[in-house]
Amino acid sequence: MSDLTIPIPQNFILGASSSAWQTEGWTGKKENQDSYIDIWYKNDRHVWYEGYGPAIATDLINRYQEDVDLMKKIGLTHYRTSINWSRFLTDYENAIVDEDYASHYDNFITAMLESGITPMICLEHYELPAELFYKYGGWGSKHVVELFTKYAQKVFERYNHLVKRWFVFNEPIVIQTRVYLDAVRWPYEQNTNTWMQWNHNKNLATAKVVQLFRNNNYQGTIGTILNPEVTYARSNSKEDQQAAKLYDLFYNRVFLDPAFNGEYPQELIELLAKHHVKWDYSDQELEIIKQYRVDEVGINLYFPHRVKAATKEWNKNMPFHPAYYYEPFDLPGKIMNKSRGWEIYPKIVYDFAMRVKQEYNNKSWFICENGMGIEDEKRFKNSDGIIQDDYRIDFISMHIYWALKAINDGANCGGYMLWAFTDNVSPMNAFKNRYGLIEINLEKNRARSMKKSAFWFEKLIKTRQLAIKLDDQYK
Ligand code: BGP
Repeated sequence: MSDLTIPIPQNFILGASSSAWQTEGWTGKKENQDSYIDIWYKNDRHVWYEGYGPAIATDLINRYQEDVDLMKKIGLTHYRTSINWSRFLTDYENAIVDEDYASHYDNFITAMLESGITPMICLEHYELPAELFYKYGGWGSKHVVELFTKYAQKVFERYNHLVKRWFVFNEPIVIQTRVYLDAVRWPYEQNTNTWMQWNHNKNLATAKVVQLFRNNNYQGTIGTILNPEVTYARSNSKEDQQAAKLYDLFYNRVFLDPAFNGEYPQELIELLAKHHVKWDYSDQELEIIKQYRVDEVGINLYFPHRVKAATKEWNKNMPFHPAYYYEPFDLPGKIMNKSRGWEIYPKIVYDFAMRVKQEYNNKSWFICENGMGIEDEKRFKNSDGIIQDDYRIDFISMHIYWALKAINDGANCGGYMLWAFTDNVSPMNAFKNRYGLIEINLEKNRARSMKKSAFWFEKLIKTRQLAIKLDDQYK
């Protein structure tokens, strides 16, 4: 083990992320303002931990000033959240703004700016309006793409003078993969065609919002936030390598390539056709995707993904699923975050950075989410009641270490945004796994208090020196 102190470049962002639905908890919501998340909760409450849903969340909407004061104390320079599409409008067809809801975001964004914090705002973090899900099948519909663009325009009109860093989606692959590909989430409907249609329509919506942004000459940048799973093959065998390559093609490149290069990989289009996956796309849409590319990509990185070649023949009577080409590989001896069931492997940051450098022309990107959710954190409180989350400090340190090493090797990684600033509601897991620098005490009216990691992050931002104990193999 060696003790190292590594300087953090001045322009490397040290911030934190969150989303509207996981924090805001707005009591003014009207009946027609549910989001997909709300109806998932309503229809399938028993799968939500202790029956806890997103209704109150962290109560940010009433306590934003307290949170902004804490951000300021810690020294955050950037904070990312979303605007909740389902709440921002009262009428989705005509894009009529809900003045009550929007006024809260006017105040929150202004409060951040007054405290010297740069707001980074995302337009969709799973907050598809339920009405559009029921009426049109959500992102399967081109009309919904148009309605999203109308919504985006209203948000830009209202905030473009305040917000200079925008993002279209957060993790656009997630909902349809859980719902339509794996059928493990409400409404549990396996349909690979629908899965691909949602993928494509979200890529199209991204390009259309970029087009809108450019046509109106808004100042600042427009990006998107993806969650590629850094994928490793079990071995160097041809078969395992091919399994990893195809896993990457179906789950990562389906969004990474349009975002960075403006087009789908030809091999993906061919394989979808070979397996009779039907999705509606036109040359004109592909041209829009090519022409209107994002300025930057935020990347959410939590854990590695490991695969091996498929050992069983695919049941030909089943609809096509990319698992035709791979099986999960369970690495013996892997280090785990047992609370979340996710492997810890911080080198994913370096490997992803090198990939962007080599395969995507070293385009601009940054870590938009990374963090550690831990169950029952109360057990780590010291006698002063402060959660001693050294495991989180180690986790963050190691991921930042690999980012800095990648930068040293020429990567274009612009920063590290922790998930999350405060504990918040997770899809299904509710408040089970705590992610925050700031504890939210549910027993004490959601009182906020800094964890040990918050004091550590404050010092990191102040000194811009990463002090780390490193296993010699990593030096
Ligand atoms: C990301 C999402 C976040 C957040 C995070 C942690 O995929 O963008 O919204 O929830 O994962 O995961 P979880 O909350 O499921 O533990």
